[in-house]
Amino acid sequence: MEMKMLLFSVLLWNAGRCEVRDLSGKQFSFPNDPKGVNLPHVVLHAKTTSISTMTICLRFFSQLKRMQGLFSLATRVHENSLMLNKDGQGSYKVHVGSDSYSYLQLPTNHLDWNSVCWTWDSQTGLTQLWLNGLRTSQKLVGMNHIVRGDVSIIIGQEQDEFQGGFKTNDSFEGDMTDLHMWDHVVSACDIRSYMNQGSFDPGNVLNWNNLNYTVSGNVFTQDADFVEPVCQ
Ligand SMILES: *[C@@H]1O[C@H](CO)[C@@H](O)[C@H](O)[C@H]1NC(C)=O
Ligand SMILES: *[C@@H]1O[C@H](CO)[C@@H](O)[C@H](O)[C@H]1NC(C)=O
Ligand SMILES: [Ca+2]
Repeated sequence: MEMKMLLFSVLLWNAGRCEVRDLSGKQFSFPNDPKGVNLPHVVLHAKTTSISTMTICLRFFSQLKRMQGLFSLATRVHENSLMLNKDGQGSYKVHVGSDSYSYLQLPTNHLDWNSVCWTWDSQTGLTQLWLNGLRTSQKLVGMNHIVRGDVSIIIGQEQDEFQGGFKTNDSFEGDMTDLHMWDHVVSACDIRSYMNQGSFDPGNVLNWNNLNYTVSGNVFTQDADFVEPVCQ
C-alpha cells in the first residue's frame, strides 16, 4: 500500500505541468544531481511535424568538463534527430538523423555564458555553428534528410530513445537561457545581433518569450544575468 502511494506520488510529481510563459530575463538552472535519481529535464512543446531547415540558438553556463547534451530533439525513428552536445574539450557535435559532424575544441567559457547558434538546411546539407560571436566554416550534414513525425524536444537530458533513455553521464549541469528555434536559417546579421544582446526576431518554432514547457525534477527558474542586471 505504502509502496503504491509512493509510486503514485512519484508519478504525479514526474508528470509535471504544462506551462506557457514569457521567460525573457529568466534561466533554467540545472544543479548537479548527486543521487542521479531525478533526471532533471525540461520538455519543450513545439507544434511541428516536419523540419527541413532550422536554426537553434541558446545560451548556456556550465563548469562541467564532460560530455553533456545541450539540445535533444528525437523522433520515433531517430533518437538524435536534431542533437547538439559538447564535451570537456569544447568540441561540439551536431547530429542530424543518422549523420553527424564534430567541431573540435572551440573556445568555451567555463565561468561565463556561452551563446551558441546552429543552422542547418537539408536541401544543401549546409550546417554551421556559431559560438560567442565567432563562427565555424560551413560543413555538410544530413543532406536531403527531413525530420518527420512527432518530435520530442528536451533540454537537461539527452534522449537515447523517444522521450527517454536518459543517462546521468551526458545530462546537462548549469544554466540555460534565451533558447529559440526557427524553421529557417537565420541571417548572419541576426545571429550576431543575438550574440551581442541586440534585437532579433524570436523563434517561430520555439520562442523563449512565449515558451510552452514542462519541468521534471530539480530544475529551477531564476533570474538570468546574461544581460547585465541593474541592481536595485
Ligand atoms: C502546450 O503543449 C501542450 C502539449 O503539447 C498542448 O497540449 C497545449 O495545447 C500547448 N499549449 C499552447 C498554449 O500552445
Ligand atoms: C555513458 O554511460 C553509458 C553506459 O551507462 C555508456 O555506454 C556511454 O558511452 C557513456 N557516455 C559517455 C559520454 O561517457
Ligand atoms: Ca542520444
